[in-house]
Amino acid sequence: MERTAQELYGDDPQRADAEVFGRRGALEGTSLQVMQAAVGAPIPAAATLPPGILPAAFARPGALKLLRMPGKAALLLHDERPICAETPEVLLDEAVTSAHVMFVRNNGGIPPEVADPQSWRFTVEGEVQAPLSLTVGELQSRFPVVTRQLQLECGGNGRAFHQPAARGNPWGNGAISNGAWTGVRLRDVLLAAGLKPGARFTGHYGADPHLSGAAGQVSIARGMRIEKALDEDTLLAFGLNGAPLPNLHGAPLRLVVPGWPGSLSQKWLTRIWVRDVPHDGPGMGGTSYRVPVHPIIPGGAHDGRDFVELESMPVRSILTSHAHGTHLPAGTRHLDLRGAAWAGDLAVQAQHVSLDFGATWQKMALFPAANRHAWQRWQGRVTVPADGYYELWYRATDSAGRMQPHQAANWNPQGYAANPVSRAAVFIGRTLAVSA
Ligand SMILES: Nc1nc2c(c(=O)[nH]1)N[C@H]1C(S)=C(S)[C@@H](COP(=O)(O)O)O[C@H]1N2
Ligand SMILES: [Mo]
Repeated sequence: MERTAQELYGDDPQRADAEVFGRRGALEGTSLQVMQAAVGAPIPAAATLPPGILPAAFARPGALKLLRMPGKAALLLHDERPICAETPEVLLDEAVTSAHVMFVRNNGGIPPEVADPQSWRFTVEGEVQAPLSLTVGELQSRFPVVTRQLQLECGGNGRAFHQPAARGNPWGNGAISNGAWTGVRLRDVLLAAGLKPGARFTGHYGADPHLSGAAGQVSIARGMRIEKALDEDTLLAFGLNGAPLPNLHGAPLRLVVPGWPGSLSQKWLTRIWVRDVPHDGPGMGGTSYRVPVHPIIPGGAHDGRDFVELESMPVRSILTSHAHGTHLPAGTRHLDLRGAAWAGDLAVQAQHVSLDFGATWQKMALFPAANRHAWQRWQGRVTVPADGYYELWYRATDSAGRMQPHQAANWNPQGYAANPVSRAAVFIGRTLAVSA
């Protein structure tokens, strides 16, 4: 070996695959040696390694910058302006996600902290009988206060798995959280305002300043069908995990619209506009949070005119017990795996793991959700036959029988709904020396 693993697979994965797999596409003889040298360890499951596959050891992005912010963990920083940071899967090992590890997605600036959250005011107007202007304090005294574990997932979660690369933050699987949110049901507030027959959609506004600094310019204002607004899990939240909502996550008041793109969960909420037509604020229409009905050519330009809204998010799972790239001591033969899985408005019916590149799958124990729209935890013990390089492939199946696909499907310009089977590299025992 004259080239390092990084050079071999980093520069030109396709050529590397051609070198490794050769013309016949079979992984044997010198090809296997090259591949093992490339990953730096023997590959006990090599017999079922499909030709043409980039080893997970090289398939995931390398070191990103880390978020440095008081009160937050060192999340993977995708952007500093606006601040967008992803949670490594291993930091999501708790059943209820702690505020300090929650991913952050902003489209504009972060408004200053409010001294008196109780007096924060928001309005409900448009297609209602009696427009409302309510403070957080009034919400708390006038409506039942509920606490629910709810998934909050960015619509672009998994974008990095689209090929070719799509526009936007290259999230892996970590733009997801499952906090215990406290608030009142949006449903109760809308019914108190009285919906007119024309009340068919919502539009949401928040207090975050536009990055341009221009007063009155809106960074994001999305909206949803009234049916989702009336779902009893759609909350106006002022508390998180038994504490007041942190400013970074939308205090004093935010929407939590679980299972649908996170962009609907407006932070620093000031106004809900009930409309008789689909909302048309920034982040609506075209290719924004919309996906093709008829698949388009990957990488192609498209105005999204005939796309449909991305609503319920697709099934996805994470592995939270072992980081991608984990090294375990020689002789390790059992791995106790843990993770979470969720499927938008649906439930998850099964979680599987493969240790032999998808040739065989083992069913994991899957626990029920704490409540509807909460994620589900899974766990299971797997056994390996020898030291070496393994890939843990993990895949969930939703309650409609749909599985995470082998490759991200339905490519779209802004890269939504990529939920392929995930792959984490694990090394057991001493790794081979790779010549420089
Ligand atoms: N006011 C406001 N609300 C917002 C956003 C924003 O930029 N401004 N970003 C949205 C997006 S795209 C997501 S994914 C979620 C992320 O919520 P979090 O930062 O609390 O994790 O907030 C949503 N609410
Ligand atoms: Mo998002």
